[in-house]
Amino acid sequence: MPLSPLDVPPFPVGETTWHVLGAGSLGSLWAVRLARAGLPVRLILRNPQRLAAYRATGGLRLVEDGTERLYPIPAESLDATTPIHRLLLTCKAYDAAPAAERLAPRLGASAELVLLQNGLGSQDAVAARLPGRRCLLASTTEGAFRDGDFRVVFAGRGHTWLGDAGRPPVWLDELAAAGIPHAWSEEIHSRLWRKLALNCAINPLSVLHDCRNGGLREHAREVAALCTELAELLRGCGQPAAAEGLQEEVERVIQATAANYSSMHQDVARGRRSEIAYLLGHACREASRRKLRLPRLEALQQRLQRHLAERGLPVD
Ligand code: NAD
Ligand code: KPL
Repeated sequence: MPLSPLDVPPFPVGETTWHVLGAGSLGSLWAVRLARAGLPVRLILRNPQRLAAYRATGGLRLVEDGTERLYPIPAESLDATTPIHRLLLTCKAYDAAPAAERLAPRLGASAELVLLQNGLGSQDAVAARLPGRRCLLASTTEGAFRDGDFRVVFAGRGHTWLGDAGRPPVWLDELAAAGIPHAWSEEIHSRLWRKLALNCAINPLSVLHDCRNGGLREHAREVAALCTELAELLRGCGQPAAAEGLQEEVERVIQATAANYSSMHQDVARGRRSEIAYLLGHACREASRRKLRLPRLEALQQRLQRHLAERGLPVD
């Protein structure tokens, strides 16, 4: 097959390529910024049909500050067989482990992965399928959404924390060169737990009350009671720092994002699978494993599962 313009690497030979699996909202945001900095980037698309659709589109479209630009980033399908040295995994939490398993034969012993999934549970599932490979965890407050095929809107500036038990990798400089605001975190688990608790306090209630985040100000007592149990869970899971001032932060986030629909609300409203299993599901599983009785959290999970089932959506 002749090479398409999207196959021709416009970057210096020798640099490690950033493979990006999950050319959705966050994946596109990262891919575009890395590519703009002259770094080698390659998207991994689900199948030859998606690859053909991408090529027909001519690249990724990113809308930033109201302006749309096209970025012809090289891409391949999941069937490719060349080695991957650095992988940015930006699919949803429930797709992460199957994707890692699929790519395992291409990931050598020195391969490094950055896992950008929300919640907890998917990261361990990925690592279990890739023994020996370095899996860095990431948590971000950046926001982006898809409003067309291969078209993404950069909706909210934020920051990304990365970390694992090792030392910061030298390629963090590449993120700086790409203008991706980030920091190395020695406490990445604490950050992920804190974010999970925030999501558990806000997202399910926003779905059940069918409201924007600001609508939860009408349900302040329910939010506060959940925060009490979530803080107990965090302490029980050995994350006391993540429990500190949780309710106050939840209230601040509700205020700051009052006009927004939570990500779970958006998923459910569009009939898409939610990440419940990696948020509230993970919280309830950890509580039960540690024999913590958290009745409000359990009741919330049951209500949310009923709500999802009634709409024909997966409950975990
Ligand atoms: P998304 O649905 O926009 O993108 C995910 C992409 O992964 C989709 O294009 C999907 O087709 C692709 N994908 C899934 N499995 C694949 C496979 N096997 N091969 C190739 N492609 C595959 O999701 P997103 O909003 O970018 O979210 C990704 C993760 O980041 C989620 O865990 C989310 O909670 C988290 N997150 C997102 C945001 C945001 O603003 N979008 C913010 C913070 C955290
Ligand atoms: O992260 C979020 C989400 O919607 O997933 C919050 C912080 C709740 C903002 O909506």
